[in-house]
Amino acid sequence: MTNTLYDALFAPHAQNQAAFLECDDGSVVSYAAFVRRAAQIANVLTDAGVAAGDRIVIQAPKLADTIALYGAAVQTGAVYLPLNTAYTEAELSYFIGDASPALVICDAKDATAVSRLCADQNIKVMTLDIDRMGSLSVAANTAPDTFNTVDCGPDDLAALLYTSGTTGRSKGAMLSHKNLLSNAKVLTEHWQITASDRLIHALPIFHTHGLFVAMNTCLIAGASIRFIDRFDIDLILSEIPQSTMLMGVPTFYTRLLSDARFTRELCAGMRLFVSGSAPLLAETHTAFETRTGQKILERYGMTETNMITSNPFDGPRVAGTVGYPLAGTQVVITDNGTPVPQGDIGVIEVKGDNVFQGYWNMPEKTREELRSNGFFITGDLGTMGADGRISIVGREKDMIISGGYNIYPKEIEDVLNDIKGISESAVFGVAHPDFGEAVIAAVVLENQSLTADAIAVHIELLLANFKQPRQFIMLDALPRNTMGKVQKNVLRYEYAP
Ligand code: MLC
Ligand code: AMP
Repeated sequence: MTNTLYDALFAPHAQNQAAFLECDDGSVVSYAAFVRRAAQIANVLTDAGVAAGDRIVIQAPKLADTIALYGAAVQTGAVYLPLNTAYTEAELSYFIGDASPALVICDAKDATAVSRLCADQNIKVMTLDIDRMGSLSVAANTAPDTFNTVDCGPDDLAALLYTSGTTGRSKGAMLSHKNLLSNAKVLTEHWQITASDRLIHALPIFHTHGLFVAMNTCLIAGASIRFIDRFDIDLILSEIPQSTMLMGVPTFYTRLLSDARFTRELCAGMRLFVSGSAPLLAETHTAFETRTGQKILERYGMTETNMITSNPFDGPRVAGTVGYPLAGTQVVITDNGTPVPQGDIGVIEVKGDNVFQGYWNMPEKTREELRSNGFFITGDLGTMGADGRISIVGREKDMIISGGYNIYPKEIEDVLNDIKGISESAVFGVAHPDFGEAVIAAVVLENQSLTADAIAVHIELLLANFKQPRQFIMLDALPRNTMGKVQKNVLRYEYAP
């Protein structure tokens, strides 16, 4: 039996007594115990009728069992589909409808709502919760701790990660065992991660960064992880002296820098600070070096491609650049598919084993974004230096990145435009000191008595908190160019803080 991802990430640790996950409640899960727990959960999945190729949806707290569930999904050949815990019931309903999972695993507190959503489609629901009393954990406790790993080849799907899109509909990026494993291997080597490392993990585990970049590299290397529920500055500062690595979004670094306790001495034992998912300001890079004597290593990636480029581990980490294409990954800068002269700005396109298999149930979208020659059109605008170094200079796609979360204005505009009393809206991002960008909505009213508070209440149940506009600006008309297109650049300029 062979299973590409399981054999590389999990099986080698069956006898490894080293610490894998050090959790907030003080419990420490060794690698060997983790492999046994994953097998117990794999047995529960199989008992619940999950078969190879079935999707399992996970909207659950950040727990050791949630990661063991990832291992179990790989071991059973199921497709792991993690969702942001901030998604509302309305959003969840879309994902469940689109992915037709065999099983949904949710936080125990959401079980009633999720069961209601799943009842019609005859989808099973199990729970995980922080007290370890969720039905999945309880069933796993008495399940056998060995499992006959299901055969999976490199091209079989391991995960389905939804990413929002310019059309307003989220797209499920299909990631194969090879996509995940190839990238994890390259990153582990590139960043020289070993079993001696201890990673401070404070990212969510439902996105590429916290799930694949962080977990898969540590699994390959056999490194330890201080598994922290969420960004908690006091906890992170207290863990730094015992750790060697931190992976975060730029907000992590601006928050650390705004705390006087974050010093060069505190960081003396740290060997790697990785930033990604959003642009790291050059001033943050410089301030970080001045404060700690260390340079943040910025890398660039996407849900569809895993990681694409990285600054060097040994060698210049240049502020404002995302480094070089990773081994096995090709990057071209194009204008409508044709490579631009070196140094010119164009769209970043990428090809390699890291690039996904297409969008779930969306063959047309796949054809639009994934060329038949294998290059994926990222929608990011960049330049390539003479030595191959990539800089990101903007985005062709209408997207806001807030604290590392991607937000597509169209999705929010669709919700706003559906509200009785709103004739049209334009959603855009403005600079925000903590989140990089914040979401703002310009709204044209049909019904002048509609207030910002009433709009906010209306969207509360429809959109995850991080997507909800922080401010509503009531306008008589949206600024448009001669073609009738809304000029978001004008709005961004006008309402810049
Ligand atoms: C939280 N809030 C946000 C937000 N995060 N609002 C906008 N954008 C965000 N990112 C809301 C909260 O719900 C709360 O709302 C208010 O803002 C203040 O919350 P907080 O306590 O300050 O936030 P915190 O819990 O500290 O979270 C901030 C954060 C977190 C930046 C630490 O968002 C985070 O961990 N982001 C990482 C996202 C990530 O993993 N991205 C990777 C995607 S993969 P209220 O109304 O209650 O006050 C990818 C590919 C790649 O992009 O290259 O990696
Ligand atoms: P996601 O769709 O959530 O996977 O986010 C991917 C997007 O995040 C990319 O297309 C980029 O726009 C952005 N991104 C990721 N890393 C960086 C980075 N280092 N600098 C700038 N943007 C980044």
